[in-house]
Amino acid sequence: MQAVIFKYMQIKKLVFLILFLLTPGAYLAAQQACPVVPLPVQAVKGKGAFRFGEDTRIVCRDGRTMPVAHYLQQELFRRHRLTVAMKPAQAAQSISLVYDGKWKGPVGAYGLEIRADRVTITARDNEGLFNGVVSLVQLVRQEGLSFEAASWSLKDQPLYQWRGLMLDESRHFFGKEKVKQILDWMAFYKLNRFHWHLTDQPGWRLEIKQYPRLAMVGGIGNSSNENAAAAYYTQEDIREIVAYAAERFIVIIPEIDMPGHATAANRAYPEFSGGGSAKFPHFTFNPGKEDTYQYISRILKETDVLFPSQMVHIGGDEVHFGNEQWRSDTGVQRLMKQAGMKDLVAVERYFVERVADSLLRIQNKVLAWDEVADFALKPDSTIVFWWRHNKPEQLQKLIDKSLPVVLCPRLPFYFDYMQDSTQVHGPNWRKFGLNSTAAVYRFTREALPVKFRDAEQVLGIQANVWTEWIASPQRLDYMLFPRLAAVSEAAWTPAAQRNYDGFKTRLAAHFPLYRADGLYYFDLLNPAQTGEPKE
Ligand code: TNX
Repeated sequence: MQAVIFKYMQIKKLVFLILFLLTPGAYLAAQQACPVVPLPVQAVKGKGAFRFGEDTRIVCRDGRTMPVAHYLQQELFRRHRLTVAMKPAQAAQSISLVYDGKWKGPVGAYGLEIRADRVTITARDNEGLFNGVVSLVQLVRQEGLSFEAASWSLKDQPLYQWRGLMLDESRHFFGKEKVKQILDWMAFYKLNRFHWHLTDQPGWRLEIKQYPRLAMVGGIGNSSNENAAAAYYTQEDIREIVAYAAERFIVIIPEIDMPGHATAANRAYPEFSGGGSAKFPHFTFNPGKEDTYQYISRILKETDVLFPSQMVHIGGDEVHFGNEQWRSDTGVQRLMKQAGMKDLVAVERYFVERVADSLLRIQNKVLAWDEVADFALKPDSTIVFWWRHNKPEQLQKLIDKSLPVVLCPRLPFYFDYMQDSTQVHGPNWRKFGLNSTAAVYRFTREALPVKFRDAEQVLGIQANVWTEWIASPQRLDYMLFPRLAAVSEAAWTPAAQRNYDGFKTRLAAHFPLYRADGLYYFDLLNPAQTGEPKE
């Protein structure tokens, strides 16, 4: 009799299990419960957990996976003081990094299988393995005196290839250590493009050996104090940061803003200034002088040597703010007459197309803000950043011209804008509304008022943190966290699978990690908990 009951129970269990697995709700429940940010596309919970012990080894049968294994070693040590060595062959209690050609998904796709006796990460390439490692790192928890990762089986891939963050270090300079910390957190959230706004009105932040005054004189001042001591990155610093980013599969794209936003450069080399306007003096480079093009092309060639991304962002934004003096500049006037240019936009166009050409000649892609949508740029060597959320027609033009685009509309992706009604400091961006974590999280390109033709044309999304009103590292943290986590999930997880409440729960577990890393942040679950830093 007992045996019959036992058998009956077993069958009942099995039936329940099958029913559970079949219902979409259960499938979703398993997904929501996976505590990884950004939320993996497919996640199934297993039984038990993998425990890290003295014998745990990372197995790299293919030596090419070693850089990724090394990153995992570093993270386990940094976070938990775990020392996990590598081993060339399969061993008990191992974490294996394995290339698997079966992965047909996009670059960055991976599988992660955590079982009590072993962990296996599979991917087509190191970028995928790295993403698997990051998910594993997020799943490690302390249990009593030991560390473990709960059993999960993930099959994951990114929605977008471009998952970016832009940091403006012209308005305020934050320095190498802060940048590295941001790169660490970008990696933690699988963000993979760091757009570095290094030049603008208040300061030039990049050492250029052929024009040393750019950093030494142009580097003086910031948005809070025009006499602040020169602050800039030496070429040695740049190499160090580029290498640090590369270990985290983050590509760095430098921005040298032109022909506008060039005020700091013009302080250093006034002979190339194209003047400005009453409100923005010396705002532009001079497009009417031949020497300007040689100067800029030398700067770009040195920049190219420093950054292996083979991409330079040349800005191209807001030129009309300060190009009034082009009307009275003899060089510009001569150029206009010679080439039969009707207006200043034609001059701007000539400048941008000519600089774009010189970048193409050194095999660099040309990246620029959406003002360049009307110019003649080539789809295979250009990426345009759509930022003016109130000008969808600019985006439509880019789509119609088949130019690859990165979406970074001011709403919701400008992280200098306030995130919550409790916030009072900073510019009066309120007229645009708030960029709440929820708004960032819910972003989807399908909601934009344009017609996309080819999904591939949208490379991805990016958050931009402009720093006119962000002077301290605390305020920078406050503006970045936790919105950085939200943009990461919007860039990785398809909208249909996102769930803001679930996200908040997973996010709350990261707040202690922020604190442990000395980060300040906006506590959206309890805004009064962490007040707004004034500057
Ligand atoms: C517009 S976005 C700018 C920046 C400012 C930012 C402030 C863009 C291409 N230009 O120069 O810092 O607004 O939100």
